Amino acid sequence: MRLRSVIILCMAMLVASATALAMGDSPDIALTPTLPPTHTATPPAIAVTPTPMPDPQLFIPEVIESYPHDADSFIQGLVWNGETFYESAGLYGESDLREVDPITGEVLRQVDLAPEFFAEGLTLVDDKLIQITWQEHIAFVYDAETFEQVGTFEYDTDGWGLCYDGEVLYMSDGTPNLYTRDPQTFELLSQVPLTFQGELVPNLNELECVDGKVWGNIWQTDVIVRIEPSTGEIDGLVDARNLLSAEEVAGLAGGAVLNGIAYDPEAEVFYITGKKWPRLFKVTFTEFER
Ligand SMILES: [Ca+2]
Repeated sequence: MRLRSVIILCMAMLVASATALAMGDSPDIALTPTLPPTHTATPPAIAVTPTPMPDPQLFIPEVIESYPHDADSFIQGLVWNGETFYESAGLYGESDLREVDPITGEVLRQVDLAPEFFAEGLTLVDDKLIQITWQEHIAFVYDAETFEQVGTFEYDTDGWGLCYDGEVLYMSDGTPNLYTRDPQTFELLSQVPLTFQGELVPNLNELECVDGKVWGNIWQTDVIVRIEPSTGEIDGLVDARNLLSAEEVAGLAGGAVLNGIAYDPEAEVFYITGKKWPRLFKVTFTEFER
């Protein structure tokens, strides 16, 4: 597929997700920024030409290997700890925190959440795991060694994705915002609008912090984006279609969309899977030839 086609496809997917929101899927989410009042004064004589947006880098995933994944897991967060995966699984009555064997996909241990909690993003901060919830405004803190719950945080927004860059937490909530939080107190530190080519982008879901950038997948698409976290600008796009076979796609349950990104900094590989996907993929992102 040619470069222009890939850009158009990815933009169409992003626009489709924004349109779905506008049609009422999530009526609480604002799509447009608050604009200043309209001025009636004489417009300035000099026309201002907007600065052209730089083209994003385009990537495709190259699959190194794939492994079995629990097709009952409505995965919301994926973390690589150097030896195994930590995974957060969602849905009311089915949410849990689990440790997963990377080769067999076997669940090695699991802590179930109470049925009133819908688990979402997950990240590892030193020896603690932080797991956020969708609309319950509570994050659970676990000792990663024992899986014992050792604390909670409260917050005001929805909870979608979470990652830790070694200094701060980044969090998504389905709105076109990327939030920065304190890893020790969960206090909101700052937020930036999430944009692509100047347009607001909602539905940023699972996150992964990698080398100063934030990677995340856009819910209900096969697009993974790379974000400059200081500005919220999307500066890279991954066209992650076609990881599953046609037969696997045909057998997917409703809502079984791409979700879940982890990174192994030693091997410099990403891991990608999806909600109720039967496989998890070890990939590298290769830049598309221009
Ligand atoms: Ca992740």
